[in-house]
Amino acid sequence: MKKILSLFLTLMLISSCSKSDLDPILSSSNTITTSGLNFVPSSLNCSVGDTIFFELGSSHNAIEVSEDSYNINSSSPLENGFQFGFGESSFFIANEAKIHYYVCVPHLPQMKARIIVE
Ligand SMILES: [Cu+2]
Repeated sequence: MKKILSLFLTLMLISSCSKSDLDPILSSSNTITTSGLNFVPSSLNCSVGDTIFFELGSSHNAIEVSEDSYNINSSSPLENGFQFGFGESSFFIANEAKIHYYVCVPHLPQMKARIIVE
Protein backbone atom coordinates (compact mmCIF):
# COMPACT_ATOMS: atom_id res chain seq x y z
CA MET A 1 0.00 0.00 0.00
CA LYS A 2 2.87 2.32 0.84
CA LYS A 3 4.45 1.59 -2.52
CA ILE A 4 1.28 2.41 -4.39
CA LEU A 5 0.91 5.63 -2.45
CA SER A 6 4.47 6.74 -3.19
CA LEU A 7 4.05 5.80 -6.86
CA PHE A 8 0.89 7.85 -6.96
CA LEU A 9 2.60 10.80 -5.32
CA THR A 10 5.52 10.53 -7.74
CA LEU A 11 3.17 10.57 -10.70
CA MET A 12 1.34 13.55 -9.24
CA LEU A 13 4.64 15.36 -8.83
CA ILE A 14 5.75 14.59 -12.38
CA SER A 15 2.47 15.71 -13.91
CA SER A 16 2.36 18.92 -11.87
CA CYS A 17 5.97 19.68 -12.78
CA SER A 18 5.38 19.26 -16.48
CA LYS A 19 2.42 21.58 -16.23
CA SER A 20 4.23 24.35 -14.37
CA ASP A 21 7.42 24.06 -16.39
CA LEU A 22 7.62 26.41 -19.31
CA ASP A 23 6.37 24.64 -22.36
CA PRO A 24 8.95 25.16 -25.11
CA ILE A 25 6.14 25.38 -27.66
CA LEU A 26 4.21 28.02 -25.70
CA SER A 27 7.15 30.13 -24.56
CA SER A 28 9.09 31.82 -27.27
CA SER A 29 11.77 34.41 -27.74
CA ASN A 30 11.26 37.87 -29.09
CA THR A 31 13.91 40.25 -30.33
CA ILE A 32 13.83 44.04 -30.26
CA THR A 33 16.28 45.86 -32.50
CA THR A 34 16.84 49.48 -33.47
CA SER A 35 16.45 51.09 -36.86
CA GLY A 36 17.05 54.81 -37.32
CA LEU A 37 15.48 56.45 -34.28
CA ASN A 38 13.03 53.63 -33.66
CA PHE A 39 12.77 50.46 -31.66
CA VAL A 40 11.55 47.60 -33.85
CA PRO A 41 8.88 46.58 -33.15
CA SER A 42 7.58 49.69 -31.37
CA SER A 43 4.94 47.56 -29.71
CA LEU A 44 5.74 43.94 -28.92
CA ASN A 45 3.07 41.46 -27.83
CA CYS A 46 4.30 38.42 -25.96
CA SER A 47 3.34 35.89 -23.31
CA VAL A 48 4.37 35.46 -19.69
CA GLY A 49 7.52 33.33 -19.65
CA ASP A 50 8.84 34.62 -22.95
CA THR A 51 12.42 35.81 -23.27
CA ILE A 52 12.81 39.30 -24.66
CA PHE A 53 16.13 39.98 -26.38
CA PHE A 54 17.47 43.45 -27.03
CA GLU A 55 20.00 44.09 -29.78
CA LEU A 56 20.68 47.80 -29.61
CA GLY A 57 22.56 49.94 -32.08
CA SER A 58 25.66 51.65 -30.65
CA SER A 59 23.94 55.03 -30.20
CA HIS A 60 20.87 53.61 -28.43
CA ASN A 61 20.02 52.45 -24.94
CA ALA A 62 16.79 51.06 -23.51
CA ILE A 63 15.63 52.19 -20.06
CA GLU A 64 12.37 50.98 -18.57
CA VAL A 65 10.20 53.83 -17.28
CA SER A 66 6.77 54.16 -15.69
CA GLU A 67 3.69 54.69 -17.83
CA ASP A 68 3.53 58.29 -16.60
CA SER A 69 7.16 58.94 -17.50
CA TYR A 70 6.56 57.38 -20.89
CA ASN A 71 3.62 59.65 -21.55
CA ILE A 72 5.53 62.81 -20.66
CA ASN A 73 8.75 61.66 -22.40
CA SER A 74 10.73 61.47 -19.17
CA SER A 75 13.69 59.10 -19.01
CA SER A 76 13.50 58.70 -15.23
CA PRO A 77 14.27 54.98 -14.72
CA LEU A 78 11.59 52.72 -13.24
CA GLU A 79 12.64 51.17 -9.94
CA ASN A 80 13.64 47.52 -10.57
CA GLY A 81 13.01 48.01 -14.28
CA PHE A 82 15.34 46.76 -16.97
CA GLN A 83 18.20 48.92 -18.23
CA PHE A 84 20.26 48.09 -21.29
CA GLY A 85 23.23 50.26 -22.18
CA PHE A 86 24.34 51.69 -25.50
CA GLY A 87 24.90 48.98 -28.09
CA GLU A 88 24.11 46.23 -25.60
CA SER A 89 22.80 42.81 -26.56
CA SER A 90 21.00 41.28 -23.63
CA PHE A 91 17.64 39.96 -22.52
CA PHE A 92 15.11 39.68 -19.75
CA ILE A 93 12.34 37.20 -19.05
CA ALA A 94 8.81 38.57 -19.00
CA ASN A 95 7.55 36.89 -15.84
CA GLU A 96 4.51 39.07 -15.18
CA ALA A 97 1.48 40.13 -17.23
CA LYS A 98 2.00 43.88 -17.57
CA ILE A 99 3.02 46.55 -20.02
CA HIS A 100 6.69 47.53 -19.98
CA TYR A 101 7.39 51.05 -21.18
CA TYR A 102 10.92 51.95 -22.20
CA VAL A 103 12.82 54.74 -23.87
CA CYS A 104 16.14 55.53 -25.52
CA VAL A 105 17.44 58.39 -23.38
CA PRO A 106 19.26 60.52 -26.03
CA HIS A 107 16.50 60.10 -28.60
CA LEU A 108 13.42 61.15 -26.67
CA PRO A 109 10.75 62.14 -27.44
CA GLN A 110 10.83 60.06 -30.60
CA MET A 111 12.44 56.84 -29.51
CA LYS A 112 10.23 54.92 -27.11
CA ALA A 113 8.32 51.66 -27.21
CA ARG A 114 6.23 49.15 -25.30
CA ILE A 115 6.25 45.46 -24.50
CA ILE A 116 2.79 44.06 -23.79
CA VAL A 117 3.01 40.86 -21.77
CA GLU A 118 -0.19 38.82 -21.63
CU1 LIG B 1 18.17 55.91 -29.62
